[in-house]
Formats: sequence, C-alpha cells, structure tokens
Amino acid sequence: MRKVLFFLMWVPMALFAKVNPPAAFGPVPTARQLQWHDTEFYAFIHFTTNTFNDLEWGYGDADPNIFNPTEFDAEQWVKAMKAAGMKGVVLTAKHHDGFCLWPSALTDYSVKNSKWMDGKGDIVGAVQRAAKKYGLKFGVYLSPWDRHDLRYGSHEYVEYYRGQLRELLTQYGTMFEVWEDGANGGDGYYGGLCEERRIHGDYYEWGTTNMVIRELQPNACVFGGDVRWCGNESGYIDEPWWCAQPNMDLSKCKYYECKETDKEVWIPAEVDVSIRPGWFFHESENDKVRSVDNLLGIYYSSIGRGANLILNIPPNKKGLFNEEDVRSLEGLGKALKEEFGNCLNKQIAKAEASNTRGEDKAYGPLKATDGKKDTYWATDDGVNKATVTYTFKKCTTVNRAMIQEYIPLGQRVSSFQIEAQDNHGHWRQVATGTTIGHKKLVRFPDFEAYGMRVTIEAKACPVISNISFFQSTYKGQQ
Ligand code: FUL
Repeated sequence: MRKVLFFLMWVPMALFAKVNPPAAFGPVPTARQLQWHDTEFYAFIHFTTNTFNDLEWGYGDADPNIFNPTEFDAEQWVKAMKAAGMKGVVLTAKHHDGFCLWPSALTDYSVKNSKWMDGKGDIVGAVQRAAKKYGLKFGVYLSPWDRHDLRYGSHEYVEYYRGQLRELLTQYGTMFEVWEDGANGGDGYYGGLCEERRIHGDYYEWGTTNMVIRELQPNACVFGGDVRWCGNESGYIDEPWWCAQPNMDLSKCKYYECKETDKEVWIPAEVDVSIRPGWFFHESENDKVRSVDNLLGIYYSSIGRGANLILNIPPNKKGLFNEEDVRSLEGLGKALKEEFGNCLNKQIAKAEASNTRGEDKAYGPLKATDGKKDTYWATDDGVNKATVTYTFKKCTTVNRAMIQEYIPLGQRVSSFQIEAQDNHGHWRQVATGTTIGHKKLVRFPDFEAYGMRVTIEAKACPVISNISFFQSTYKGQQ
C-alpha cells in the first residue's frame, strides 16, 4: 500500500518537476480553511423579531407573533446575492433575542409559535434550499448569548445550545461556516426574571461545544476558532496582515487542529460589515444603504487584502431585501465584472524571472499567469527576494493587478512592488504593498504598458500561484 502511495505521489512530480517543491513555511491552512478561503465573498442575514420591533438587540421578551414576514421570499434574497457575486450565505438562525428561525424541538420560542405560516414555516430550511438551488454555500449564526431563555448562565443552557447546534447541523445540509458571536451576558428577559446575568471564563466550554461542529460538519469553519474577527465592523483589515497567529487559545485545541506545542496556527481574518448602519432592518436607514463605490472599496480592503468578506443585508418586515439594497448588490456585481472581467494575461508574450526554482520550468514565471490555482512560480531556497517580468504582445492599458500566494505552503510575502514599462522602456512604479496571503488586489491609474514587473520580498522563498493584470472599465458610480 505504501509503495502504491509513493508511486502515485512520485509520478506527477517526476513528470512535471525536476526539483522538489518548497517545504511548507510556518503554519498552513487546514483543508476546511482552504475551502473557506476560496469562498471569499458571502452574505450575512440578520432577521428575527428585531426586524419587526425596530431593534438591534432584542431583550428576549418579544411576542413570537410579531414575527410575520408576509411576503417572505428566500429566492429573492439569493438572486440578489448571486448578482453581487457572492458564493454563500450565513443566516442568524438565532440572535441574542433567543427567537429561533427554525421550529426547534428544544424551545417554544421560535417560528412554530409565530403567526407566520400559522407556525408551520421554517426560515432556515427555506434559505438553505434557495441557497442550494442557486449554488451558494450555506452556514448559520447561533448566538451563544440568549436573552430569552431562563436557563442562560447555567450548565443546562450550554447543553441546550449544543442541542440546538445538533439540530441545525443535522437538518440543513452541508455547512461551510458556523458563526458563534462574541457578544455575551448582560440584562435580559431570561424567562421573565428580567435581570442582569454575567457569564465567566469558559462558560460555554468551547473546546467541547465545538466538537459538535467538528463531528457533524467537519468542513465547516468556526468563526472565532478557524477564522478570526478582523477587529472592526467597518469593512477592512489592517496591513500587514499575517494568518500565522500565536497559538494562545489552548482551550480550543481539542476541536481546533492544533497541538498544544504549536507556537503558531493559521487563522485567517473575516471582515463582517453591514450594507446599512445597523445589522437589522430599520426603515429609517433606507437612505443610508452603502453605494456601489463604497462596497467596492470594502471589497478591496477585505478580499483585496487576503481576508474574506461577509456582507450583511437585512431583510425588511415583508421578508424581502429592500430595493435600495438590491440596487447596490446588483451594481456591485456589475462593477466587479468590469473590474476583473478583462484579464490581460493572454497578452503576455514573454516571461522572465530573476530566479526560478532549480531553473525548472515547472516553477517558472508563466506558472503564475496560467490561471491554474495549483501551479506556481517559486524560487530556490534561500532566495527570498526576486522579480518577474512580463512583456505584452503590444502596448496595453493596465490599471488593476491581482497577486496570490500558494497558501497551502504557508504565507511568506512581506512586501511587493509592481512596475509598468512605458514606451521609452522606463519602469515606473504603479503599486507597492506589504502582505499578500490568499489574495492581493490593487488599483492604479491607467498605464499604457509594454510590460509589467513584480518584485517580491518574502520571509522564505516566494511561492506565487497567481499574478494577473487587468484593464478595468469601471468608471465609478454615475
Ligand atoms: C455582534 C452582535 O452583537 C451584533 O448584533 C451582530 O450580530 C454582529 C455581527 O455581531 O457581536
């Protein structure tokens, strides 16, 4: 068996490369994190009794009958997400108010006791089915803080929370992400006692609780475990940004793929931001929906800096996305097509690199422009600074660039510079930056270029899976 495995590994290597690929540098993503990185852009949906009470944090005392989205249409949501270019959706199955959007068998505080569809409806099921129909991945947000439940603060509540995870993770197909919010403890209804409850330390016993997720949905990334919060709700991550993080949180080691001896683990950033000022729908914010330009800026400062973007769109009281929100989503999708629809890599006539691993074409500069995600340009071990030069067939207008590291072998790049060659043969700097990771997107003014040059400096030999140049026709919102 071992021999067969060795042979299977050896054959492709022997066919395509004469020298060994670079060894991994630092921590590397798990398989589930790699899938998550590829998902890049998805929707967040905040919907509960708050939508009908004009609240952000429901106290937990709302009458379930208030939840009655008379024109609820999950497909309308999903079509708008698709139009924006999103690849998934995460729904608040339960927010802090404790109201469940699915008919949980573990509480009465859910859609089954609402007016909506005479208590026979299931928002989680409807959104999951619509997502599946339109090819979007699905995930849920299950708030650990529950301002409705009497048991909150006791161990019994933690068992209840685990039971709810079990319901959600067994009844609604494959999930790509589970969101466990960080907001916790405080005043609430708590079964009518209306008091203040504080929780301490590792109340939720995350190491054990999240094993439920690992067991039932091994491909789902856990927000706050596999993935970390970017630190703000404004739509950006700082630069430089490294996915390698000190492995401090040993309580999570049980479910997280780390050993207690690991100094660092791979934990990428997720940028959560709302299309409106609030997370929930408020009529008064209809004129404050983010513009296409604003959303595009967020796209660049999140996905374009190696993070994932989870953009919240709150449905209105009818259970629909409001028209302003749909307009911005459709506009964003169109803008993204104009930004990245015209890749100039097909114009490349010649590629050179200051160093190519083992002088082997299998690691040559054209491997970064071939559109394949598993091939890369790499240098020899010890060569941590290198330049690739691409010459176009003819002078071409360039104004956007994308660079991606081959992250299955870790994150390495600490700085880069992009230059363009003018008609006198002079090289002009058009962009510089620090870290790259999964993806770096840059925009610069139109440049009539004969060629493009990218210089990379890294902590170990650079391994670059994608370098693309674009001619964007997006002129900003008219
Ligand atoms: C926060 C929550 O308190 C907000 O209501 C919202 O759900 C946001 C995404 O996370 O911590």
